[in-house]
Amino acid sequence: MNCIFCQIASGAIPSAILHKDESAVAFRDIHPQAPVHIVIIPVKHFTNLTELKGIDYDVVAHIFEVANDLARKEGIAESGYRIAVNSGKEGGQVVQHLHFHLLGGRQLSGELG
Ligand code: DGP
Repeated sequence: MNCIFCQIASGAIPSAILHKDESAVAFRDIHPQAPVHIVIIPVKHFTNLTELKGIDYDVVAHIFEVANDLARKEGIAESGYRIAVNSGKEGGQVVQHLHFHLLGGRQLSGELG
């Protein structure tokens, strides 16, 4: 298993875990782009959005639920936040395990690329 996010999910690589359940794990981004920058991943390995099909989309709904709960816990639910996915090379994806960025705690740019 050489996927860094699979290793974080299994606990083999330590990280600041904020949430863990059977299908999703959330941890603080190692290179934060905002005061709150959390990475939320499915435990199951998908390379990116293009690998999802059928029932896999249930985990996406769950990840949005986890993100909203974390936004409340981090105190950014009222001020606002962004959930972003980089998928594939031109999408700017660096780590090849599907993940969702939860960003907030400052005024984010209106630009998306
Ligand atoms: P992306 O460009 O969407 O693939 O972003 C990958 C993010 O993952 C990037 O913001 C940095 C973060 N990251 C990469 N390696 C690690 C790690 O080992 N630990 C943690 N906590 N975050 C990591």
